Amino acid sequence: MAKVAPQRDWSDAVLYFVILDRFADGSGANNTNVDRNNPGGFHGGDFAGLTAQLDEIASLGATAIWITPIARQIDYCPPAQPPTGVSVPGGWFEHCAFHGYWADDYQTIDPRFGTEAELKQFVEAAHARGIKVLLDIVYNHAGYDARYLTSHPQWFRTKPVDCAVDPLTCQVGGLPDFRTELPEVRDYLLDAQLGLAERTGLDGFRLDTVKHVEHDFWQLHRRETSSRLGDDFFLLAEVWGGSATVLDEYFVNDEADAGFDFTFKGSCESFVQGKGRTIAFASYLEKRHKVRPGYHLAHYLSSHDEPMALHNLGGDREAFRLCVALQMTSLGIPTIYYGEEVARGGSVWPLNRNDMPWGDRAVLPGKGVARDEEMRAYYRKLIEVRRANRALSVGGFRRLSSDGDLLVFERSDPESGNVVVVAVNRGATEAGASVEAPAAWTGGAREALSGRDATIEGGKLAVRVAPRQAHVYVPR
Ligand SMILES: [Ca+2]
Repeated sequence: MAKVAPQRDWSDAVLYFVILDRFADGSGANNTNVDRNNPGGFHGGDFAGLTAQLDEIASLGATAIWITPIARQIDYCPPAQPPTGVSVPGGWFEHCAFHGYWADDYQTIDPRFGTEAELKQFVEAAHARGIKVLLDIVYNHAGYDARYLTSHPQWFRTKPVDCAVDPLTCQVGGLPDFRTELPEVRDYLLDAQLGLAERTGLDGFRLDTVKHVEHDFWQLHRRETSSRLGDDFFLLAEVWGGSATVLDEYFVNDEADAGFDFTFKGSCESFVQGKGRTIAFASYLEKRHKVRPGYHLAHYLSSHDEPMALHNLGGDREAFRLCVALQMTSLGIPTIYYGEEVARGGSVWPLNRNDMPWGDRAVLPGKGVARDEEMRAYYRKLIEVRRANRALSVGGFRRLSSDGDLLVFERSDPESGNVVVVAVNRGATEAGASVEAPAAWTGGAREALSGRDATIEGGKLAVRVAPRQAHVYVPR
């Protein structure tokens, strides 16, 4: 059994995000309406499959897993024409609720994903490997035509509102919007979700569509999770467009512990493609450190709601690796979208949600889908270096050089004394710089990705980086 050194706290976390239906099918018995040839259909992934493949995630070095929502989903698959008033980037297509965001019943787990006992077994198996589990929770809306529309019509808003006009009372994607200000609705939803967490031993929630629910709901939610699940129960908020500054209105009153940083992906993709000045990207990285102390940004390269980074980079794996190096050496919780570490070939929605590649392993649904094992080894190494050097997760940021296409920056953690220097050359030719060597490096330093000794003379670190490569200098 592969094990991970448990994260010291959430600042030390490396998060792995799984679309449960697309990861691994451990039981054919629950495959109701599974159609693997339909990109919008259920593909059979479940708790049993994820549990059986946990070593895949543990051996990568991830310390936490986030899984998509698991409530019983609507069986209705909206047809090729979008529901009235719905606009989806990339266009609509017929698809079912395989992603878990269209709940029909919050009191029941979708049988296609497995049973509550199997969820609990998954959580326990993750914990046995040192891995924490976050479950994706949707408070804002139910699925199209959910049973609640008939049983409790008074729980929903009836007036159509555009999200650009009022994000709190609008129907996201045309979905039935819960009147989350009503005590009756709050009690029902909180009881269902917190009860499940209590019974299964979850470590926290990834909160969906946070900007579409009132602040005072989130404040109540925090009080309830703290009292029922403990102060350590972790809350990671999806606030669309989130950044260090945007998220602060959710941190100032402690409504969440962390939020997604929507800015990292695009900034990184642009930088490695040679767009913008190197110093501008350095300033951007520095600005991320404005996050409120004690709270976290979760930064990703790809997600289920955006095109895959490798696709945006035109399939350029060298450029993608530079983004991986920057992700793993930047402040926040690096969030890996399943399969990205083996260069999963997804593109724009819906193909950014395709099957986990398993290569020649007999794991469905992604059996036979090619894997880039060198890419995975690169991730593993960077995660190992990040976890061994506290400065990379919590340290301050200082730009050391930004001439031409070479960016050199220092991450420094005064508490542990750990200091790391990162150099990224996005250019087509070798680049070098002579920068101040950290005083803390009394025993010298090495470049962690190659294992070679660093050259330090007269208090200066000689940085030389081949075209489109990254170096991470750590104390020896
Ligand atoms: Ca299954």
